[in-house]
Amino acid sequence: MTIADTEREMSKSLRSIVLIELLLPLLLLVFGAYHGVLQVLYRAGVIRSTSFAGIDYYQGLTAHGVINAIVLTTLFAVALGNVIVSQELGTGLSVFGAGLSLALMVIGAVAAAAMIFAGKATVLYTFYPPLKAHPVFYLGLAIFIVGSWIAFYAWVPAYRRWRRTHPQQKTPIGVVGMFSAFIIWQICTIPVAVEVLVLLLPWSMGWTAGVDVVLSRTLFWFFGHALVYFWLLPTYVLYYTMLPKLAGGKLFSDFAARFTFLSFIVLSIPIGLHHQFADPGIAASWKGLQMTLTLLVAVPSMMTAFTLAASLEIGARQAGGHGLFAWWAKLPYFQTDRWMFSFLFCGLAIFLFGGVTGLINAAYSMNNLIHNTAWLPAHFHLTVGGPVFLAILGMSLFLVSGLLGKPIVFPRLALSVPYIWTIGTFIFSGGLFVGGLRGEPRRTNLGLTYLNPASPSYRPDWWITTHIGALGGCIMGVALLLYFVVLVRTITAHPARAYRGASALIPVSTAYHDEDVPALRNFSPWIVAAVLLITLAYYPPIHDILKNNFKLAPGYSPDSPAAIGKTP
Ligand code: HAS
Repeated sequence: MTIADTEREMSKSLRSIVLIELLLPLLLLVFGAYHGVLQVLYRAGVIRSTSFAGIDYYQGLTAHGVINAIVLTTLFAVALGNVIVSQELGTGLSVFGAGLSLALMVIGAVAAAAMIFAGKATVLYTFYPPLKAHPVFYLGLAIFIVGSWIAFYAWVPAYRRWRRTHPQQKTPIGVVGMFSAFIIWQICTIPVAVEVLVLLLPWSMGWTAGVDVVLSRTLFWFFGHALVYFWLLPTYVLYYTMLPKLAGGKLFSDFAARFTFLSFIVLSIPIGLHHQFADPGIAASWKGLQMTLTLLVAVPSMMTAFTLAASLEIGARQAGGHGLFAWWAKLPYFQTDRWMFSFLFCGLAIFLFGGVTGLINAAYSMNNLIHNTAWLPAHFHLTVGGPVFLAILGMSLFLVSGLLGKPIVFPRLALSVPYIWTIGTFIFSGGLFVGGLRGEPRRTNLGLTYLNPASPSYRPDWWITTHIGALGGCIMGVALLLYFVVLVRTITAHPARAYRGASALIPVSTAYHDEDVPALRNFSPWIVAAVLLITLAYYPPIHDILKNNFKLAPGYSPDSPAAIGKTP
């Protein structure tokens, strides 16, 4: 390690904080993943019951969504941000800020998880009213989000210090990516905080008689689709900084990386209505506007596809690759010393299909065909469950190994995990896509009814697709099992002498084309543009909803068609 590297290393306390941020959600993931496998078994009719091992179907589905999609992703984003900001700016982070953020996130996550496992928050990860949860669940989520804000606030002074001492230098790409993710997060969590604190919490405490469902759903999706880019951007940070280096090449264009991150600040929030195309109470014109913006938000991802393919090509040609397509064969797919490459590359390959199906969802007319069907979980297991999840798994292993100074045990096994996951995901999603087109609903315990020959609703034509889904889901479960074997064996291994010099420093690629575009040097114009576009896209529909003054709904639980406290 060089002196410069030592300066970029994190302090001992920060290293411990990051370790907890990585390992705690991985521990919870054991439950989250277990309930994922149970889902496919319920859906295929292998389990024909309302519950399994004492946990109800919808309770398990809520645990699966909240742990995997909210707790794991957010804690990982905070951990990666702590690592990247301290490494790239080298100015040291406030340990107090990072520690406070971690404490709040842990308290919030434990409170929300406790309510889910106690059966008092069976509201799925979207916590849509009129499904009603215990107030502690909503409070837990609010505390968790405030904790993630504080992590970001602790990075800002470090950035300001760095800016003062490096006035001419471009902000490192990793920092641009992490700041963009957290600027999006800061803006989009405001509407969901209003939903939770003003609508859901008072309702759940019994202070209000009912809840405005249309307003709540709109505030949720104001946050909900930006959330997916908050999941995606840390993965893009690894794609733009680490992947070209692992491929033995360079980042093709510095401009493309910066433009991608900054344009997400503008485009990722004013598009949530594409989740509400089927909802009443919102004019088609506003849905049409947000559909157009949704198609626009795919542009930075398409740029990413071309930039990364070009970056991989540089690496492959360095390794002797040639021809128009033959160079693909020269990438380090199966090199154990570059096992992290396979986690990132498999994610990219999966995302091709996740992205294209997102464009289908975004088309107002085609959305009618797939909305609320099994197609949707197929789409999101190729996005958040593909590139994002693989980047989280791979990078957590990379960082835990580096922070503990212990080499990866069973590197070949580690290398196999993303490939097995990819095979499982494609089979799983293939079954769900076709099932969705045949009308299979999402979020439904099919085994009790549609997959039960004794039920009048029996649909034998759904047998094959649900069983393909179950096969894929079980393969994904096997991949995770192998991952945990590698992780646990690595953590429990004796520290190796040879690895003493190891660190959690992330390899960062240099740029092949290092363009300097002044408009990409400052976050402010992008934030201003975002606020203007959000106002244009959201003020009119929210104004309409408030004016319509919809009838308030009482609370429900997913296992009964009658409101809570009423007999069906
Ligand atoms: Fe989505 C629903 C539209 C991206 C996650 N999405 C969801 C839900 C989730 C989710 C969780 O418009 C369900 C929410 C719920 O519970 O109800 N989505 C899009 C669009 C995009 C998109 C247009 N989604 C994502 C990402 C997610 C995510 C990213 C998580 C991280 N989505 C929708 C819509 C709905 C929706 C509707 C609502 C539907 C409904 O009715 O409810 C775009 O951002 C996608 C752009 C991406 C691309 C792909 C670029 C490709 C790349 C790979 C290059 C590969 C290389 C390697 C170089 C255009 C970067 C090559 C390798 C080889 C082997 C050849």
